[in-house]
Amino acid sequence: MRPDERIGGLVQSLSKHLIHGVDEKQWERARRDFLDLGFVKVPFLAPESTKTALADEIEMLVAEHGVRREMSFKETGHTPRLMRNVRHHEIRRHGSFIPEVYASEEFREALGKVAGEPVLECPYEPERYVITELEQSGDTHGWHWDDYSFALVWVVACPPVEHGGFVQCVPRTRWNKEDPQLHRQFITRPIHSFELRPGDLYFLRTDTTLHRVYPLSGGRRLIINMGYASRADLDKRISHETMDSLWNGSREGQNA
Ligand SMILES: O=C(O)CCC(=O)C(=O)O
Ligand SMILES: [Fe+2]
Repeated sequence: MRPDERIGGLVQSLSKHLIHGVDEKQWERARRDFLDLGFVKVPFLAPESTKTALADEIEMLVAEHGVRREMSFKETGHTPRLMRNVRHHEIRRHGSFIPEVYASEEFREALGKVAGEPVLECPYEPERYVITELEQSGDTHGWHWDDYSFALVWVVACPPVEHGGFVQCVPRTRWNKEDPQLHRQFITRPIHSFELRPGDLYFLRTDTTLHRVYPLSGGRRLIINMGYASRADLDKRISHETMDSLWNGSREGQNA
């Protein structure tokens, strides 16, 4: 089979799954949890064939194009980002299935059913998809918000919860880049923690949910984050300081 036929077949399986493999109750429950907590696990949105093919491509990309980054940003209260990444333009150049999944209109419509509003391609390309590997003890994607409204995270590898790597969220919070006041957010609102396993998928309201990955004390964690915009994002003026530094290297963040 030619590579483009294989990718075409995989995209078709994903579309079929969204029509026949998900029942209304699953959408409803997911929407309720998402609106309530800003976080919901949605592993039912993709068949095994999609998850396996994405995982294989992500492993290949991180092995060949992963770059170690150790940074922190004043816009998120100097929380650490200690990780290895593959950025959007490398994934687009060397990947084949990831860009197709991201571009799938059916898949974005499925996410829109969970969000309760349209889920759009991110107008800022570096935030469309990024691979992140936490590989050393102490590695973390520290507390932050994202510039755009939604993220879908595909979990390829994750250590047992005793070794960290789970996600923590503080929903219904706002990012003031001048004065993020993280401690004030923790004191005024509860922190919710969610265990993840390989094969999990979760959907996050990233602009109003403060979130982080608990630091690793062992094992390895590998994900791809696909970022999406809301209609409201398209009217906002969004500055990209932290993401430019993390994913583009166009402005150096401070060393963590
Ligand atoms: O690794 C995760 O689960 C979250 C990643 C994340 O928050 C991000 O890439 O902005
Ligand atoms: Fe994030």
